[in-house]
Amino acid sequence: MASKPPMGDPVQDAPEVAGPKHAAAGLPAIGHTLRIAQQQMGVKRTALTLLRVNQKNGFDCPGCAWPEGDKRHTAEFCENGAKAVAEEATLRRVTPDFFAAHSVTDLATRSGYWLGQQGRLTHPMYLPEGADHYEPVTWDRAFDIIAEELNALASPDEALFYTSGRTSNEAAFLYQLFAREFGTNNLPDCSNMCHESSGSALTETIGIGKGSVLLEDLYKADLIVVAGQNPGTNHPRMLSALEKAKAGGAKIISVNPLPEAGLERFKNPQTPHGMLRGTALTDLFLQIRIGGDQALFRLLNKLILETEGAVDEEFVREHTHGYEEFAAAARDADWDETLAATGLTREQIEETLRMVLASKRTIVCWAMGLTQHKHSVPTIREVVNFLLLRGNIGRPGAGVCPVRGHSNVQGDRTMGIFERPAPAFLDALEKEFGFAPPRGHGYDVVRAIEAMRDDKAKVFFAMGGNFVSASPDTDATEAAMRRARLTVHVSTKLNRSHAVTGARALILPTLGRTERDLQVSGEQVVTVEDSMGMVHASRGRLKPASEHLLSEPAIVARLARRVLGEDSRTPWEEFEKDYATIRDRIARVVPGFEDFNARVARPGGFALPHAPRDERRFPTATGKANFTAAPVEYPELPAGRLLLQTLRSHDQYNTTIYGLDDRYRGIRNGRRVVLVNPEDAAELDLADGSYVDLVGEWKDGVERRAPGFRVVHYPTARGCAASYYPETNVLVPLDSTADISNTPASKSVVVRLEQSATD
Ligand SMILES: Nc1nc2c(c(=O)[nH]1)N[C@H]1C(S)=C(S)[C@@H](COP(=O)(O)OP(=O)(O)OC[C@H]3O[C@@H](n4cnc5c(=O)[nH]c(N)nc54)[C@H](O)[C@@H]3O)O[C@H]1N2
Ligand SMILES: Nc1nc2c(c(=O)[nH]1)N[C@H]1C(S)=C(S)[C@@H](COP(=O)(O)OP(=O)(O)OC[C@H]3O[C@@H](n4cnc5c(=O)[nH]c(N)nc54)[C@H](O)[C@@H]3O)O[C@H]1N2
Ligand SMILES: [Mo]
Repeated sequence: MASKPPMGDPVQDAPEVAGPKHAAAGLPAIGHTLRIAQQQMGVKRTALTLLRVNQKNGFDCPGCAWPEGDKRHTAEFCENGAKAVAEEATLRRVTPDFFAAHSVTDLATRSGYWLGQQGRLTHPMYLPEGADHYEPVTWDRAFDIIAEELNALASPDEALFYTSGRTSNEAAFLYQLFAREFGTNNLPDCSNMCHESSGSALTETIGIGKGSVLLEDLYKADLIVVAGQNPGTNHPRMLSALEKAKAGGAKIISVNPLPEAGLERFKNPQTPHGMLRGTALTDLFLQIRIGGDQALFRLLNKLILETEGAVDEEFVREHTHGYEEFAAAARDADWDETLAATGLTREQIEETLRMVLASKRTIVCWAMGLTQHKHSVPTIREVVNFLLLRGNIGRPGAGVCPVRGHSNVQGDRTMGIFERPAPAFLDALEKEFGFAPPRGHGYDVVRAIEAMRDDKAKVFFAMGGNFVSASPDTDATEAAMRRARLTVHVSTKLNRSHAVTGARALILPTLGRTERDLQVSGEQVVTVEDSMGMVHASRGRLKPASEHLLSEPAIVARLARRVLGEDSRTPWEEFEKDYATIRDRIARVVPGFEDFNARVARPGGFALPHAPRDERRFPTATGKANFTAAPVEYPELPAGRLLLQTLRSHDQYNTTIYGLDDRYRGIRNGRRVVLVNPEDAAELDLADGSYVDLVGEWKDGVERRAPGFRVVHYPTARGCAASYYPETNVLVPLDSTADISNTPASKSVVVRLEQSATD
């Protein structure tokens, strides 16, 4: 069987480079969306479907987790939301004939783009041991196969139950319930690779691992810092919120190694002014070196401490713990060290301080640029220190705003998808369902891969996602997957995880958000939680892609009945018939969901309680908000090396590739590019347009190589480089992870660039 990850298709992948843009959205965004949507759905379906996104009676956009505003009578136009919808509502189909024509060996040579473009999965498919073709299988037989393998395990902890973040609250709740009744907390999820560092840092410091602001807080803020995030591509609706915040007088500081077009200027396609001129969003751009953020915030904290009257002393006295120790550490912050770590100038930091001191209400937003480094947890804790110093948590217009990725990743966690569940959650499950849930910690993503590698885990089950492409260290991950006895994927679309399998494999096709979910009791709604803790209903309207699809809750319910049999007293059948009965149970198990069915029926849904935001109460170990005083860290680069971040282009959704353009960065028709600062390129003798191999350097001495990348001279910070994920996941070592959160450090990969042999 082919084991090499596929290269980009050499004919298709021929990057053309025009230089970065300085504004996002506007007319080209609409044209681009309609083109992609109509290719997938045709004209009529495009119009009907796009009108339903994020409407009161419509479906939750399967794009990002950014909240919706109140005004939902006109769809808020979002290019990448529309692409996410088109990808799911496509009219293309992957049928049993397709699998008869394409062997698994063949599929393993195809690019992720090609696989995704084939369309929606229509039938449950089974790959028997030793076979090279998937064959159609009945649902009953599929559940039998899974039950056979699960019930043959020496321990329930030899099974892994992965979740990606599109799964609804109802499906997620059932799924974790099933895993725990089966007997394991092995519930790794995409969050382990995403905002785990935020969760770890926030739980310790403010007592809850979620952001503390609502949408209206953005409109009340004086200052919004956007650090390590590219909303123009990944959370486009956030740009309208930032525009509105600016209209209300807010200033914006962007902290990023790249000048991201969306943060420079936003051309709101909803307004005539927006279409013509747009709004400049960023007031101050801090072009930071990768990994320099902790040093930046530490120095700012020192400067705040040294400014007469700048500290909110009453807040610090009443609500915080650990101030003295933190202040002592902050006073040691060193200007020269900070300038070296950040690559910023003294003037820029002084200007930042002026803006910080002028603001009474400050919000810090962040995403993967802060979470995917070795020292991400201390970095985010330093952001918390920064906000606590001036009392910027638990008051309107202020707070922490980690901007989540997948549309229900936050809800999945709330429903108990977590390998280290809180004892109180398990107690509530035990009381409600009358079984003893396992208490030991399970495996996260990285540990799950290691467990398969070491033959400690033998069955891998995925509720969505594309585990082998999203995970780090592609070769190691794929080798680990191939050791499993059985790999199962509940999926909407074909992806590489279906082609890199255990001895046996199953593909279980499921409904997407956009589709009608009809059960015995009638049409069902599901619920989701956005990045700001708002819970609301989602109702699909489209006819399902095939009559053979089952919904995610139905798949879990049937699987649980088959695997657990008579041992389970849980009413799985009832849950499948009527999801309202699942919500009744959630209401009794998860705090904040009291009276769930009634409250979610209200238009717009409801906000989950958040003690620090609502009442300045901090449910931490000390009962206060905790200042912390970790030593400052930043990456140190050996000579002649660059620090590579692996990020998203404008035409992708994680491992799903919509197209080969990255419009705002001026790159077309190819993805194998590496962005390098022209001065670094001159020193390293790398001409624009030349081809290099990216070679990872890590302490284990293993050579990790991603061949054939076109060098693009690009205004990134010095010493830094950028390439797209997932092509570069081969370079991220499995054990290069963030301290504490164990999130792969996929934004700090030390590489050398070697001229390609083919150049
Ligand atoms: N269209 C679309 N939408 C998406 C996704 C998608 O793939 N496509 N993915 C979804 C998911 S799951 C997630 S988690 C989010 C991801 O949303 P983002 O976090 O915006 O995604 P990335 O492309 O990884 O961008 C990281 C940003 O951080 C910057 N950065 C990198 N390193 C550093 C650093 O050390 N310091 C600072 N200050 N900045 C740094 C990069 O230059 C880049 O601007 O988006 C979600 N929404
Ligand atoms: N190097 C590097 N690696 C990274 C990152 C990075 O920045 N750099 N980012 C990380 C982050 S933030 C994340 S969140 C992960 C993403 O990891 P995943 O969530 O595992 O990956 P996705 O690409 O979002 O998964 C796409 C697949 O999900 C399936 N799918 C889509 N919708 C549904 C649905 O409604 N139900 C079901 N059952 N399946 C569905 C489709 O089959 C599709 O092929 O990747 C991580 N990996
Ligand atoms: Mo994510």
